[in-house]
Amino acid sequence: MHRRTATGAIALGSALLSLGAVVPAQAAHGTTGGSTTERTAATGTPAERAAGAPTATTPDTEALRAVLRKALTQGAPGAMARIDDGGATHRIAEGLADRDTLRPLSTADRFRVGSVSKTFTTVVVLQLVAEGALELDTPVNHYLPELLPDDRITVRHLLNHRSGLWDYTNDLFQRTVPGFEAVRERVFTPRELVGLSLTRTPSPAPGTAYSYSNTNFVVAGMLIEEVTGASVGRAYRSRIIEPLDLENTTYVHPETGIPGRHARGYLTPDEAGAPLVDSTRQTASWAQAAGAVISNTGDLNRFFKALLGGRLLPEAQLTEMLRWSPTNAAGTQFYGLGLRRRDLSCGVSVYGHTGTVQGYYTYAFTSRDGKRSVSALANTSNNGTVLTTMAGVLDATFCGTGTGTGAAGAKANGADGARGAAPAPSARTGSEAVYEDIAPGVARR
Ligand code: REY
Repeated sequence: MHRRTATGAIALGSALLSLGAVVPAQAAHGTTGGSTTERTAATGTPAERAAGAPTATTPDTEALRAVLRKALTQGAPGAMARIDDGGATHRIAEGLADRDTLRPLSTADRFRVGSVSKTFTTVVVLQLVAEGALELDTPVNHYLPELLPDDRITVRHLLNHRSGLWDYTNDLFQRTVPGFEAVRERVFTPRELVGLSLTRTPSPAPGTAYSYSNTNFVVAGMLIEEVTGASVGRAYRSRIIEPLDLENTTYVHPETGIPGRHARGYLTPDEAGAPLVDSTRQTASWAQAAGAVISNTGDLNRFFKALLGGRLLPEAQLTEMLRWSPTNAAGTQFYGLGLRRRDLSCGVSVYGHTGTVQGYYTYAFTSRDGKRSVSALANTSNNGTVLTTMAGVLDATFCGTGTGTGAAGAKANGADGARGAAPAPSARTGSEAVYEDIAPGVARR
């Protein structure tokens, strides 16, 4: 169980890819560790799993451009999206990659993908599950003795945000720019980050409720390192980046620069009217396996297409990934294992993740069959108005023309469901929970 399997694991990943096939489906587990998750899209035939309305015949690229332009009027220096739709590719970029040189943003530019990294981490963990090196319903402390104060916290609870572990970023980033500057150059060990979390008693009890926390994925990264005997970065490379040939995807922690041509990131200060802070250069050590991957739109589309297309995980593990907990009251946003589902205004369900690191908002989602994918970036953050606007990218892409409400439908889904169903601490930072509590006109431009 507790064995190091780096080599075997790589072999499995490659075998799956080269065969281009998935292993036969297995019966799903009867329970999910005490959770109340639904299994809407997890069982049945592939056709049944693709429940919901079909994606629109064509993406609405004009609506998409309008969304990106709107983000610029709301304070983003640049905004862009790339759609891969069968054989067709649509690339739209508006505004600037660099406010100093005035270089225009390009959809080829790299950027910090934030919590989209959580899907990468989950793929590695689930590959290790498939190989027998980890078990989803085994306590984390079995693999990392005495790390956590509650033996009931399982591997699954990390991946579906039901551990109750406090999100240490609540404390780090209460004040946005000072918080960022305090960690810009910091190099944390994963244990230090877990230590920051454990200054608070985990709550709610393991398995009982969804509560989004970066701590979960820092611990998931520790599990990967424990059972493979190698770094998280190496696991991403050998199991995802190299097999999928993701040439623009890197994990350089704790290097502070983004290698290659990239968009600069601009953090919006809390104080209205204060100038944007160039936040490109940072270790991202506060995020690590929860959020420090660098990529670009083409690579993210390729990653999610491969994942939903069954090329990264055996069917049994993909099925586990697609067991949903609702994360917002409206019942339009869900979390699986390291994966979000959003039900769009036109009835289409899309699968992917969002990401926020200082200076970068990312959306990366794909259809259930992996055939249509979109990745989008606005190179600012801490600007809830831009975050909400960028959700319109999903409607423009998947509802397209004639099937739904187009970009306007984004309103129905609101901003990111990251911490939606969790009780939002008043000090909660960097999430829609804060923005829901503050009148938009007061909070941000
Ligand atoms: C941290 C704060 C956001 C970002 C976070 N990101 O947890 C993870 C994710 C990796 O889910 C920062 N906000 C901002 C503040 C608010 O500092 N006071 O918006 O850049 O992607």
